[in-house]
Amino acid sequence: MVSSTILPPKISVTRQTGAFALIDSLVRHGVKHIFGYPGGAILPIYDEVYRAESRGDIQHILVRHEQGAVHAADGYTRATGKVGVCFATSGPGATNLVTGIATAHMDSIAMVAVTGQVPLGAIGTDAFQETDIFGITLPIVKHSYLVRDGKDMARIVAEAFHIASTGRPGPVLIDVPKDVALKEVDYVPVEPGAVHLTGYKPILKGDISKIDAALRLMEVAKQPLLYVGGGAISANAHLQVKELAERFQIPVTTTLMGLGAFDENHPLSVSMLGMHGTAYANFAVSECDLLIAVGARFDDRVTGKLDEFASRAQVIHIDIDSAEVGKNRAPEVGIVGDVRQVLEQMLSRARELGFPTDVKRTAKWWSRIDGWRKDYPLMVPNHKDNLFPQEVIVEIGRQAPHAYYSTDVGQHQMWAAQFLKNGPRRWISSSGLGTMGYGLPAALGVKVALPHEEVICISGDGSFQMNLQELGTLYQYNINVKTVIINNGWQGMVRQWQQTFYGERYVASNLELGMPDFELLAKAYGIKGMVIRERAQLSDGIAAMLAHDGPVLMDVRVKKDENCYPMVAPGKSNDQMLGLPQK
Ligand SMILES: Cc1ncc(C[n+]2csc(CCOP(=O)(O)OP(=O)(O)O)c2C)c(N)n1
Ligand SMILES: [Mg+2]
Repeated sequence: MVSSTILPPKISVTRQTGAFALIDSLVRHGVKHIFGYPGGAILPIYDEVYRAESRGDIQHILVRHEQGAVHAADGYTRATGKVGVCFATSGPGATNLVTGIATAHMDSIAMVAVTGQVPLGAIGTDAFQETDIFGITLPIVKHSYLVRDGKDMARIVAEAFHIASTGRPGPVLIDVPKDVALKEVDYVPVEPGAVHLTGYKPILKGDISKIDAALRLMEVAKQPLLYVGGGAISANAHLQVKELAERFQIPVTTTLMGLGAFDENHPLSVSMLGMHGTAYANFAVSECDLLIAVGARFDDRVTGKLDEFASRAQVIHIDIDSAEVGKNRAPEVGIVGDVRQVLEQMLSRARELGFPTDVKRTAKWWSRIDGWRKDYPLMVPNHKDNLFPQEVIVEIGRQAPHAYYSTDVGQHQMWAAQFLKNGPRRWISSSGLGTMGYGLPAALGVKVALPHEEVICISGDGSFQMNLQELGTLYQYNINVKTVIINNGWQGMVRQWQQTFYGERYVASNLELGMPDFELLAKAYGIKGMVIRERAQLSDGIAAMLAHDGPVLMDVRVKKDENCYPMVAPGKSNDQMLGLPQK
């Protein structure tokens, strides 16, 4: 017999700087890439980045503007589910992160943003490049830290990753004063997940009595509809959504954030709902008698006039965040929990109960939905005189059906949402904040995370000009992202609103004067540029772009005044859509 002695756990304490503690903790959390831009206050941290890069532990991607770093980290997270990380210095570096942090916050995207700060003793003195980034970002982070003592660093990093990625995900800020980064302290590593946060315990499992109540409603509903949002993507619940939809034969609509959570080629899909959703999804939501909201938040771009949204329906609302349940619409049954776990609970309970007992109960509903689909399909115009933006998107989707797509914001985003049909995490788009300039850096982040995947950014001529400097980052690291500019010479979405709601008074929305030659711009950055001017060039042009071994910027000149339809006018009910064929 071998006698065994229980040894106390080995605690390794070494003297290290705060900066070392930070980088070592990031490496321990599996961080392989950091997107960032240096400056005085964060230089001690960058000195550790240098060492970590030399050891091969981490790669730092130098963006050309901090907004690029934060969107890249965001894209990294959306595509992989891992926590994206970005760095910026104090003052202007930190404030340049604000739009990207707000973007991530609105779409519930996990992220850790690290900022340098002036030394502790200088805080509050209007020191050079001092800004209260903790205060500025307070309403747009899930949580934030100002590190006052390097010995807290390991704990703070572990907590930050835990908070960012569990429960309802979101961005976490860690602000590190320069002297805290420089000073040596006793460093004890903290392993991922080893956190003790008494006030933060996300509820994962749904209340079983509520699950039964939900199933009873589903068992009798004659016109049910699943309304699936970004929560289903972040919970990786697409298989459960599919199983539930198939078992109960429920049509599925997704939000802009939920795209990819349910295969749009599936016969049960009615595609996206809301302001630019399909007519059949919007009619279905207006007529349904039971709405099952899964990780969705009844956003105004989805609901239109809230009082008239799904006004005939009882509502089941499943969400990880209890604050969402009842925020905009009081549900008959609210279930707080992780979407995937709750759906699994529902499925196993349905199996136990033998639900549904009557699969024919929704037959009439399906014939109505099929009628709407036939009468109001999404249209791809192709009049011979013009190249239409919709057909460009359709052709790209046809040639690269499995690519990861990022978008910018505007009409091109909505057309991409309408016509691309790809899988979970392959749709990377700023939805809640609608941040122009998101597309290129987000695509860059996706490609760094997934170098073997095809990554395509669908951009607009306006949006692209908001972060075009990231072409330099593509060149430097040979990041093989294809960017397609749907170039209509306008802030097309603004033009459409001015045409429709502001008496055709087009102010500050035309971009033709001052539009750069994008092909030459690409060339100036050492990247391949292409221009497509007519339909005859489209298919071969896209094939050549995809075949090129390296980044490409493709400028596609489309019809200038095409409008995106259907469109629910703001404040109107979802069944009153503009741009439908007259019946
Ligand atoms: C940073 C930012 N500023 C302003 C807006 C308001 N906005 C929404 S769409 C849009 C026009 C976008 O133009 P473009 O990128 O060319 O896309 P298009 O609509 O023409 O496809 C504007 C100005 C925004 N969403 N984001
Ligand atoms: Mg445009």
